[in-house]
Amino acid sequence: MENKKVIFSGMQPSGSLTLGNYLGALKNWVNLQSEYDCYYCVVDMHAITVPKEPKDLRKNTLEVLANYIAAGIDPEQVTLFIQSHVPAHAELGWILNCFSYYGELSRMTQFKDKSKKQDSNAITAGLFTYPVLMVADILLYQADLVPVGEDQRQHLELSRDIAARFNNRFSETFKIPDPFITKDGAKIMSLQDPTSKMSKSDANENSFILLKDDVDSIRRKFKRAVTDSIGIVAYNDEQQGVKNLINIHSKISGKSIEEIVTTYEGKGYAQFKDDVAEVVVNELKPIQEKVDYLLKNKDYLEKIYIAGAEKAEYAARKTLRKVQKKVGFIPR
Ligand code: ATP
Ligand code: LTN
Repeated sequence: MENKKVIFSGMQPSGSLTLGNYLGALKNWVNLQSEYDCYYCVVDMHAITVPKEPKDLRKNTLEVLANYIAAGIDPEQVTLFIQSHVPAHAELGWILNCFSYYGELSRMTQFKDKSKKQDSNAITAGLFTYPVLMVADILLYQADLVPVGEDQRQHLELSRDIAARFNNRFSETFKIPDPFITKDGAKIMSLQDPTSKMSKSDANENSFILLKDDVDSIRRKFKRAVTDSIGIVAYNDEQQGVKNLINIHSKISGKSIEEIVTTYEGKGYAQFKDDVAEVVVNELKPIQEKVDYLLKNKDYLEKIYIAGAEKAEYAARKTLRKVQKKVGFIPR
């Protein structure tokens, strides 16, 4: 345990998880759990950066936790917890806000995208400084690696910059984290606009597959998936919609891109879309059954997140104490 490398990652309970979250991140988390000392978190404090109904937040938080376990995360092996249960995240977040620049935060593309979707009077300071809270999440645990989807690369760069800045100003304090982004299909695209990423907060329900979608919805959404008028199942940048469907198939079935393209030679999109839907349905069925079971056993979930918070708190406090001392706070 002692000399294993540390991994930290999290997902926002901003809605129900999508196939993008699963293929881009969660599946990867499962593969890493035995080799690394993993901290996997439900980042509820991030989810309130945009307006959120309290009862939805509570429901989504437990649902995301249940999804982690149902997808194969073993709570005995990893530290599984809810971000707001460990106040050190907010405390380090504040300190790091004071080591982050307005200019660098203004360049974050996720902020630009998300703020465009909000009424201009409703863009909160929290949405603007949210990447700094993410930096705090990572640095608190002295993470070596952070498994995320491609869309988070810029936030990881920020984490490295802020960690190095702090270390230079004082002395070696934080480990400089590396992003851990798998190459193939690292970004699952929207089924309605294959040039933008599949996102659980998208207003158009047909754009995403939720892990909890029923069989009929999954089949219908794939049938309606936007493709093109070329009509040949091929893997290239001119056919973004088809490319995305091939990626989804390949990531789940384990078949190579070439194998999939060969299988559909001379066949139209309809058959291909139906088959992709079946591959997804079969992958999600056991996960859905397990999630249903876990959500009926809230006591079990509670035991897991309480034990997780205790372990996380211990590690986080150690880093926070060091940081507080370095910036000049008087210990109580
Ligand atoms: P929101 O829509 O609220 O921004 P999100 O689903 O885009 O949510 P998170 O819940 O914060 O974002 O993402 C959790 C993890 O899932 C991150 O590692 C992120 O990179 C990954 N992820 C999210 N969407 C995709 C996608 N379409 N393809 C690949 N990975 C994704
Ligand atoms: N910002 C991320 C979610 C997130 C995260 C983290 C990921 C918050 N804290 C720490 C990795 C490590 C997102 O929007 N996808």
